Amino acid sequence: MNVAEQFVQVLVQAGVQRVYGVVGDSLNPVVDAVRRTRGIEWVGVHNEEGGALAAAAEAQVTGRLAVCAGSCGPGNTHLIQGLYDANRSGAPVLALASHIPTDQIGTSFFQETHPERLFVDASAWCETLSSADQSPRLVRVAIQQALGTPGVSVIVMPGDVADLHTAHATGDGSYCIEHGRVVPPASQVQQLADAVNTASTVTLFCGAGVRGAHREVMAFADAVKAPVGHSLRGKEWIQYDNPYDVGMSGLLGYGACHDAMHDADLLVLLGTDFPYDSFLPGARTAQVDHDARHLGRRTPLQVAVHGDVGETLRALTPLVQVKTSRRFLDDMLRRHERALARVVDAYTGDLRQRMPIHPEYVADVLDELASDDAIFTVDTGMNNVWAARYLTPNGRRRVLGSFLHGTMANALPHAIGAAFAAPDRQVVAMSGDGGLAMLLGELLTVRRHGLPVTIVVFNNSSLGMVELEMLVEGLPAHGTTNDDVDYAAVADGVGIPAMRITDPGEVRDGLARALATSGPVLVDVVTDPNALSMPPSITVQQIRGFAMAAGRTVLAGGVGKMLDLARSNLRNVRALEP
Ligand SMILES: Cc1ncc(C[n+]2csc(CCOP(=O)(O)OP(=O)(O)O)c2C)c(N)n1
Repeated sequence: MNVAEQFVQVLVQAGVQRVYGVVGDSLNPVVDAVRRTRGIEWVGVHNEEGGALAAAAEAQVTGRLAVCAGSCGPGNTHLIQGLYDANRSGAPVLALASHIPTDQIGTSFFQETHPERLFVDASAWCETLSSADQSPRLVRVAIQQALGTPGVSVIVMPGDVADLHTAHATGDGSYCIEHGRVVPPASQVQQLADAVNTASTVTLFCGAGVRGAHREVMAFADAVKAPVGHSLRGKEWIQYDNPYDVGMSGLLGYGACHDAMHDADLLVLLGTDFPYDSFLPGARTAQVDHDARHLGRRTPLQVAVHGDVGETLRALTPLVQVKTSRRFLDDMLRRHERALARVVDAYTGDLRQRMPIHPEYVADVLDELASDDAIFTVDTGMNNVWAARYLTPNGRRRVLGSFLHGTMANALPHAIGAAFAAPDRQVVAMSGDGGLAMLLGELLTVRRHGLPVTIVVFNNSSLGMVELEMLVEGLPAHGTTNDDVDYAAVADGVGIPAMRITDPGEVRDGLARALATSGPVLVDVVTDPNALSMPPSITVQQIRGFAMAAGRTVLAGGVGKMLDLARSNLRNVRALEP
């Protein structure tokens, strides 16, 4: 047995079913070992970046290790974008970075790079396997590092090492996949209870860390009569079945979330490392997080609690005095409904007939037609906005995006990984035309593996999100125009059934047909590049790029379904009123 075969055996023992990558030189012994090993397959992609993004999505859907690989030099450098995304998203991914022959290292050999330096910033762990003696232990360490962080491990392996005879038996090993929950110190829970009890009004702001704690958050919100807002990453875990919902904060935010956060006596951040500090009140804040490194890094804290959200709220709720007044909560629910009603014109009216097709209408229909456990992948760009405002979460649907690294072109490769990970679920990629073009080759991956992915291209022939940024900065849009490309014709050429929709009257039927297709399908929807409706008060200082902001929200329009939700919550308020 050689080191490559042992490596693959250890992967199979860890439950890995596939390796995404592009074959080549130093990687060949590993590819050959995959070919000869039962229970694991080689998934050829067309750009290693696509492979790493697919692995990131697979890991996020299953919660288990996913693996990608790149050959030495350029095969390595292509991996970086996807690994960055996986690492920032906390997706347990192992990347095999093949390396030039050991005797050539340091000689400026053909395709030489320094992978141990290259991947430092994109991974949580990066080490070289340079002798047979290190195997299989180092491979197991790499796996547990990825699962334990969770994040990216990179194992660098020169081609000649992969070919060496093994020095040790493979043996067996088990891994810790599910993490234990962090129980908060009782003193911190008591401090938080004291702060909650002395505050007359409380708002909760939830991030991805509330996953699995929906019941606890609702019970706590009920006890203290707190409005509940969320970040984009928190949406899928908390917005459903939530009578306290006041929407989302941040650049793409909407509703009364901002007001509720700023007007409360106490803001409690739950499982969120929300990066836009200018949207936080900067005072009267408590934070609960299972990662103590997150505490207080966005805003000064009155109370810091190191604990899992569910564990903390279970301990906290019995310690708080039940608040009897719903005044603040009901006021925020009303404000939320009003804020949404004001801007809903952007969605209603003649939108269903408007040419070019309004992207918000497309997202709304997609939300309505997609199945209850669909996995949506959304491109960085305006699709983040449509996902935030139109996709209705229910606790079973998933929405994957590059929400922390923010790379373009993620939707299609994320959909590839999701389709492999969950072959029985509907997978819908919401792609921008810019995003699709950037990793267009991955259409060939979809075709090669016959993946049942519905790719919906929001084709506005522009880099719309950047156009918006420039607009808000008072700059003339420049460099943001894409050519009018018929992506249905492109898909057709690739061998993927496709349709191009230019008439709003065809949106519903077209999407329904696409979603009912059993194999891959692409729907190229020609959408309005000027679909963005902006609040009139926006100023130059309010947004610089995607990352800096000092304002409330950039986009005013398009809140369709969210208005329905706000109204139904308000109906509950009215029912409670004497
Ligand atoms: C790799 C990369 N390059 C550039 C950017 C900056 N950027 C953010 S969104 C965007 C435009 C995306 O355009 P498109 O995919 O067509 O979607 P739209 O916003 O038009 O819906 C750009 C260029 C980025 N986030 N990632």
